[in-house]
This record gives sequence, C-alpha cells and structure tokens, in this order.
Amino acid sequence: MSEELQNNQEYGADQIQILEGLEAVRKRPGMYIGSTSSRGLHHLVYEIVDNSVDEALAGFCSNIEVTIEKDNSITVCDDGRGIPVGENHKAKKSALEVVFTVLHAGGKFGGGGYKVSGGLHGVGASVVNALSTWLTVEVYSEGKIYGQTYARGIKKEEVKVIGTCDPELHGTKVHFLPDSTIFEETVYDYDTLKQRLRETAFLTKGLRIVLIDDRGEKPRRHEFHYAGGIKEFVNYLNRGKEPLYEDVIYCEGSKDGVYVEVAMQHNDSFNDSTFSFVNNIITPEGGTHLAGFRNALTKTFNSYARANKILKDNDPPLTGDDIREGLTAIISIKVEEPQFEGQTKQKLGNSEARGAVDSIVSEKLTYFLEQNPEIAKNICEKSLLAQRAREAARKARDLTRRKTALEGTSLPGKLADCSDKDPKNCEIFIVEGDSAGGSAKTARSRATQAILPLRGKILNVEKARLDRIYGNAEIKAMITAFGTGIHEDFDISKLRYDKIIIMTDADVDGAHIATLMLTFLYRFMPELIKQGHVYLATPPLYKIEKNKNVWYAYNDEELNKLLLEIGRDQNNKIQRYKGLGEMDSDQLWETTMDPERRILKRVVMDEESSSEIDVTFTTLMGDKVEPRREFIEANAKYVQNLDI
Ligand code: TSJ
Repeated sequence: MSEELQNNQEYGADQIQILEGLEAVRKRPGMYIGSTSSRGLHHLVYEIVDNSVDEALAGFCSNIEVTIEKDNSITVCDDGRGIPVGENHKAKKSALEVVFTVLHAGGKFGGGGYKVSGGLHGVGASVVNALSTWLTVEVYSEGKIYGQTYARGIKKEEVKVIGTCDPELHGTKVHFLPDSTIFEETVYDYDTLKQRLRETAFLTKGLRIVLIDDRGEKPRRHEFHYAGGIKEFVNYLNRGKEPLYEDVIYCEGSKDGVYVEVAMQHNDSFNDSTFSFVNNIITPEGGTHLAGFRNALTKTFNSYARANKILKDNDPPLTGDDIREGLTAIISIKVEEPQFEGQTKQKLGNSEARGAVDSIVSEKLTYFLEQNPEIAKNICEKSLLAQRAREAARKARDLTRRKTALEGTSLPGKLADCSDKDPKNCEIFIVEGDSAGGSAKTARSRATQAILPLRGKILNVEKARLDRIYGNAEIKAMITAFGTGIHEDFDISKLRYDKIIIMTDADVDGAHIATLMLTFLYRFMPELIKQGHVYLATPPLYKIEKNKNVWYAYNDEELNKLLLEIGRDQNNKIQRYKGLGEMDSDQLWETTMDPERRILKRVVMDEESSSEIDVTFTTLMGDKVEPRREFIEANAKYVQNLDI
C-alpha cells in the first residue's frame, strides 16, 4: 500500500479498495498497457484520446486537440459534453472521480452507442491516472469549470468548481505527466502520435484532430479532418500508386448490432493492402469481419463475371487472391462487445460480424458493379490477368518442387553455406555484388556464416507479378537458401539461419538495394521481420590511420569525435569507403562481420502501424522519385541499433 494512503486518515474502506486497484496497475503496468517502453508511453495518449473519440461517435464532439508540452506532459481537450461531474449513486461519489479511480470504468452513464474499446486499449482513464506523476482534469459545463487533481492515481482534493466560463463552452481537458519511475522512455515521438491520430481521424469521419508540439523553438502542428473518412484513407494509402479507376467503392450499413464501413479501390500494383479495424483499433490478424469481406468480394465478382460472360461457362472461377491483386481496402466495423481470439488476442471472433460484413458488402457491391459496368469490367480483367499469372507461377513452382524432390534440396550455386547445421547458430549475409561477396566468403567464419552474393539490383517486387517474381534468379536463390517458403507456404520452423543480414554499401545505391530486399521480405515473408530475424549490417564510412594505429568511423559524427581525440594533423590518413569492395577481407571481417566487433541493426515492425509501413514501401518503391529521399529517415524508424 502506498505511503500517501497510510498517512491520510480521511480514506474509508471503499477508497482503499479502489486505491489497491490502481496500486495493481503501478505494480504490473505491462498487464494494463502492454509495456513500459516507448510504446506504452504512447498508449497513454491513445487511451485518453479514445474517450473523446467515443464522445464524437456519440455525436457530441467535433474537435480534439492533443498537445505535447515542453516537459513531455500531454494535454488532451475536446468540445464534448464534458465528463459528468454529478454523483454516481452506486459509487457515492462524482462520476468524474469514478472515471479516474476505478479500473475499467468506461464512460457509460446510460448513454448507448459504441465504445471504442477492445484489445489492449479501452482499459480506461484510471490506468493513465495511476501511471502519471500528476494528472489534472477540467470539465467545462453550463458556465462552470470543475476540476480535480491526482498524484500517482490518488486524488489531492474533491471535485470542485475552480472557475467560471462562457456558458456556451463545453468539453473536457486532461493534462498528465507520465511517471518516469514507471516508463523506460519518457520522451514523446511526434511522428508516432501524428500517424496514429491521422489514422483515428480517417476512421471517424468529420472529426477534427489537432496535434501540437510545444517542445521546440517554434511549435509544430498538424490538423487531421476528413469529411470522407475511410474513403480518404484509401486515397491516402494509394497515393504514389496509379488507381485503376477514379471512384473509391464505398459500402456502409448496420446488421445484427454491427455497424460496417468498407472502402476500396484497385491500383496498378500487385499487392493486397487490406487493413481491418474493430472499434477504431487495427486487427493485424483479421478475423470474422475480414473473412466476411473476402467471402463477399469473391462471390460478388464471380457472379458478376459469369452473368456478364467475362468468365465463360468452362472457365475456372476467380480466386480471392486474383480479385485482391492490387486492392487497397479498409474494413472498419463497430460492435458493442468485441471478442478477440488467437495467441495475441488480435483476431476478431464475433460470428455476427462475418455475416454483417458479408451481406452489406455483397448487396452494395453488386449494386455498384451494375451501376458502373466500365469499372466492373476493368477489375474483372485485371483479376483474369492475375489468374493467368498465378497459373504460370504455380507451374513454375511445381517444376522447382519436383526438381528438389528428385535431387534433394538443391541450394543455389552461388551460396557459400556454413558447416554448422543447427540454424540457431547460423547466419546468412546477403551481399551486394560479386566482388564484395568474394571478400565476404574469404572473411567469414565458415562454421556459422553463410554468404549469398546478389548481382546488381534485385527485382522490385512492388512492380512485378508473381510469375516474373518466381522467374527471378536472385529471388529464387534467397527463397531456397532461407528454406521457409513464402506466403501461405511459409513455415518458420524450416528457417535455415537465425539471422538474415543484409550487407550493402553505405551509400545511396546500397540503401536502395537494402530497401528492395526489405520490400521483398515484407511482402513475401513478413514473419521473418516480425520475429526479429532480419538485420542490416553496418559497414564503416571511414578508415583513419595515424602512426600505424587504425580506427574506423561509422558516420561523420564519429569521425569528428575521433579527430578531436587524436588531433587533426598531416599524419592522419583518412580514407572514405565508397563501397564494401574497397575493403579487403580482413577489414570487412573486423568492421562488419565479426560478431564480437560489428554493429547490427535489427529491422523491427510495429504491427499497429502497418498501414503506415505499407505507405512507406509503396511510396519508396513506386514510380515517384521525390518521396524516396525520405527513405533514409523512414528506414531509421524501422531499425533498432544492436551492438552485437
Ligand atoms: F476519461 C477521460 F479522462 F479519459 C477523458 C474523457 C478524457 C478526455 C480528454 C475527454 C473525455 C470525455 C468524456 N469527453 N467527453 C466525455 N463525455 C462523457 O463522459 C459523457 C458525457 C455525458 C454523458 C451523458 O450521458 O449525458 C455521457 C458521457 C459518457
């Protein structure tokens, strides 16, 4: 029990129970917000904002403002009705106080509607309160300002009137400072909040969300307001791709207590970029709502194609994969009581969601196709091309499978494999260019390090169909070397190396090749990234020699620091490496490959930001040149430094 509690005689038995509830949150914060890393820190903001979004969904709030203050405290305010301050009869205290002190107390004071709670979220404002050094709340209602302040979840005083305001004003303002004794990271990342709030605004059409950063010299500010909601989300995801037709197809409706919204548009790429949400929370593993959508899509397009003789009687049906080639779609549903299943509790289980999405999409899509025969024909023809390519790819794959069945697993000729057969000990370097590949083969530790040199740039999988991808020698070599298979055949237990290390030159071309590699892995074997098997090697940029001593610097900052230490004079010999090829094998080993001395960056991927990652890859690998420059920054966001 906390000291504050023991020292304060005013608390009764009820109060103690409540405080013990919040004590549990402070003892095991991870149970309530997932983690105490940067991720958990940002979750606090979403947790508070979700309450205002609920108020917007109920139809009473149209503006939310989020401010990162100079001290990394956060202010969230909205123009809703204000949290009720009157007595909650069951708890015998202000409803406002209940919201901030009782675990899982949602904002349900008789009002109906959907609450955006589910998964890790929706644990309530009390959790944020418990994990904040201090928190103040103000409610603007009927000309009065009510307020209350807490310290680590414990109230400083009763809810009271602290001032007056324009009687027209109404809303709620919460200001809190995350507790630095709980969180490992206490600095907010503007871009992380920006991405998430943009997504929230897309999912709640008409709601205006403003993000302000007051920490810098001059404040940063972004405003998100989308009258078109998820239709505009699809436009956003498709920017940098060429849409196949102008309109975004939109379906909306309610059935069996499920409110369904779907927006979709095909583009000239070959990937399926479908993102599903339940109560505004992304469901990376899909579930019943996604299954309902896929079923409706396949069924509706096949009946349309048959009825309009695009598919002849003897033609095989289009598969879901064929129809989803190059599709960008958002499925957003709202249910009163979401049930999450699966190992990570990220998969929607509500069976009524399947039927609701299926019937609403089937009905609206059938109508849309009948009204827009040009678009319908366009999509069907793209699907037919996809079907043929898939057939060709299947034949190519069967051929390689038969080959390996006859000859045993035949590894690619260019692979210099390691001798240790336990994958846990093994790593593979994917090396840019045959010459660097040669040095790496000489340098490596043969027992545990395998080398696969790739010639030139690998195929951009964002711009190629499956049959071409299967026909590409470099990609085939990687698939066989890794051993896991791809897509639905993927099996992580067959992975032949614990670490897949991408080793490219430390220049723009090298960065481009690394991106091509990451794009391939992201689209074909995302689990390898999710489970942390993918790394970037970090070759040095400079070699510095002075009086027979040798140093390496991995960036300009390190170089300058070193030169300050050893002194700048004519005896210094500074070599700037233009590529891996300029290093001999000893140097390559010392600086980039030796597990004792190298720096590896692990590629990480936050599934919650998967729609943003999709945009990153398509913008980078698409035809537009300008956004590519942002790659270095974007790349930096998805890698972690590891000194191993
Ligand atoms: F809970 C909280 F602290 F996290 C929080 C809640 C934070 C912020 C910034 C806003 C809110 C909030 C709550 N905004 N608006 C509301 N609305 C209600 O709580 C409310 C008001 C009136 C009625 C009613 O039935 O009259 C019902 C509710 C849920």
